[in-house]
Amino acid sequence: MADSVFDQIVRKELPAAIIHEDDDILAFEDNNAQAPVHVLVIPKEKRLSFADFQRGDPAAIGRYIQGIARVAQRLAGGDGYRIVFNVGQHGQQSVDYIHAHILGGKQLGWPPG
Ligand code: DGP
Repeated sequence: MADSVFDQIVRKELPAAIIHEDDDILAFEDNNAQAPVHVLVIPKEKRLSFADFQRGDPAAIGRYIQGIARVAQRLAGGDGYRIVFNVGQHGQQSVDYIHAHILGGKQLGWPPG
């Protein structure tokens, strides 16, 4: 798998504003924030995209999803938030390392573009 900026952030070669880190996940602020809360959550065990979750260890996938929920609730649990996984070209995924966007802190619009 090709290296990405998020591999570099996991290895602490590239600085990031880290919100939460444990054995399974890393959460850090998006550097192109689209909302007052805009945090990315990645699993330390690399996957390219959400599509990869068709396979893999359900327990590890579960720990990742649970980590996303905990970070989201802590940051924006009061009034709600949105979780987004962009996948591939049509989904406008720009970094080839799975990442959940947590967006919140304001009233979000719907539908997305
Ligand atoms: P996506 O389109 O789903 O692949 O979104 C990738 C997001 O990652 C985008 O909102 C900007 C963010 N991003 C890209 N490079 C960096 C980086 O080096 N540091 C941080 N903190 N965020 C980044």
